[in-house]
Amino acid sequence: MQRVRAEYQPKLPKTLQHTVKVKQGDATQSVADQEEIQKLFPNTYGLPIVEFEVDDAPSRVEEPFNVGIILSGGQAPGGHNVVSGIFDGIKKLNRESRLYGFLMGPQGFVDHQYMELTAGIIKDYRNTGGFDIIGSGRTKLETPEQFDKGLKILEELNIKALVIIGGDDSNTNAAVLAEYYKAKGVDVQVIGCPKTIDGDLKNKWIETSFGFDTACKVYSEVIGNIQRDCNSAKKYYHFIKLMGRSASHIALECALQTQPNICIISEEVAAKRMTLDNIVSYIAYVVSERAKLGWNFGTVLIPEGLIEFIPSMKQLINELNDVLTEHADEVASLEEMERLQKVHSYLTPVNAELFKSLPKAIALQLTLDRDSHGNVQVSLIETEKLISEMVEKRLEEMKEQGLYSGKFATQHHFFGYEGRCADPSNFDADYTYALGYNAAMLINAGLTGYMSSVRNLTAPTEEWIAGGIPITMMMNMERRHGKMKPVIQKALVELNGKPYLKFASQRETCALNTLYQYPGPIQYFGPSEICDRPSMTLLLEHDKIS
Ligand code: FBP
Repeated sequence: MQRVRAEYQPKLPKTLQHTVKVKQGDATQSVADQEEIQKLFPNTYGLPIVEFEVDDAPSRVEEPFNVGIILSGGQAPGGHNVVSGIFDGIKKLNRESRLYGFLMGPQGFVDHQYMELTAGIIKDYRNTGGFDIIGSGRTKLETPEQFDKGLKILEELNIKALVIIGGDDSNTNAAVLAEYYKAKGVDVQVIGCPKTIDGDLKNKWIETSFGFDTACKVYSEVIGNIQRDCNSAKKYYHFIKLMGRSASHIALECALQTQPNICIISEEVAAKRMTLDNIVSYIAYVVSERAKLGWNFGTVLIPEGLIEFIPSMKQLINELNDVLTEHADEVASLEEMERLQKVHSYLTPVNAELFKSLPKAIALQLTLDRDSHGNVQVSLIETEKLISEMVEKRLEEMKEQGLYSGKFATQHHFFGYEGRCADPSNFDADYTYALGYNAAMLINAGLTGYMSSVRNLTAPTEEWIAGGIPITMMMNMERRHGKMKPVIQKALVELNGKPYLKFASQRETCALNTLYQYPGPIQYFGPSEICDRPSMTLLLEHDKIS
């Protein structure tokens, strides 16, 4: 499989199969806070959207040029194809051009750790998952000292452009870096590429981030397998937490693909100001209704970021952060039970009550795990266990009241790392190769502060539209660590969007029936309608299915 897959030739949009020239659109504006963003990006604000069109000129450029790349943040399927796309693109323009990869993310750029990526190296990574070709890291590129240190190595290697392959934060930093070099009069271009399995870096011009499609397909395969098991043994409720940091796009896409009995959408929880108790009651209701039908089994999908979207939990976590900072030494020296009692005694009555209602293990977790800023690390909280334990407790109460007479046995799962480095689906393999190849063309066009953009993704690959979007156009001002900062607007699940509405329209039926779907493994070879099919989120958003 590895050998055959290595030979797959990703499909390119028709335009990129030719020599291209730039078609400029109108000047742009940021999505919000125009005045502030313009002030912060005087040299790169307002640039036009560009689209490539076929040119008759020869493709070769006279002068070879060197490009540097950074893989930033969490792995996402297709990263290696972005790299091979850039490589093929710059070599097409001039065979003597060179590609350098900075090692282990942005830190490699700052510390001058790099390697040249040659044809021989790239060959082994084509169409594979992972970021292991050069490694990735989460160092934030944000200070002038880092930019200047990085500039030294760019100058040393005669690098004309840097491509940062990352999520919303890394691309925000790409824009800041582009502005910094421009303001300094330095001739280095910076181009971003939209990466993240979370699917939250998207807007009108960036239809999806790469990796989302593959990761969701891998999770959906496994969820489908679990559902088959669940429906065979008919004895467990499976609580499945899905990665995605804060947005629920992954959980929603997996729910659309597999039709579980329950899927919680964090954005809905926040919008309806639901409490943890509301969520528990809803699940307990579905479990008890299914029990009446003789079904003591089911599947429940839970997005990773749920806790932070429950307003009351958010309030509790905020107060815990303060209490634990103020009484750090006192609390740290106490035994488990004493610690819980002490922390409880410092909380305001509403938060104290919620804290007391949590299962002991979760309450303890909330008092223990803190990040470098002293905040509770919500991503480490086993939400799937928290919720299932609370549902169990509720069902016991219901039993005592004669409202429930079923059995409730649980299994827990967390899917995230299983999908982040999977071999990219054909969609992601093509999309990422096109994003990389297109980035090489943006560099050749002399642009900086742009994100590589390939659109019209629900059409056949030949018809995809290639071009670039000024990163400042996607920005607004947000409070980060107590300060207002320019950042790319994160895309959360829209409750009036078609994917959510489709899910909401069928959830009652899915809850009270057993309508599981089993998508099976990603297909790399075979009929195009199976192998090249994009995510349901994308198809619904573009009215390709209803
Ligand atoms: P990015 O936003 O960097 O693409 O990361 C995505 C992600 O997979 C999240 O879904 C998850 O919460 C996080 O990375 C986990 O990262 P780490 O393994 O570094 O803790």
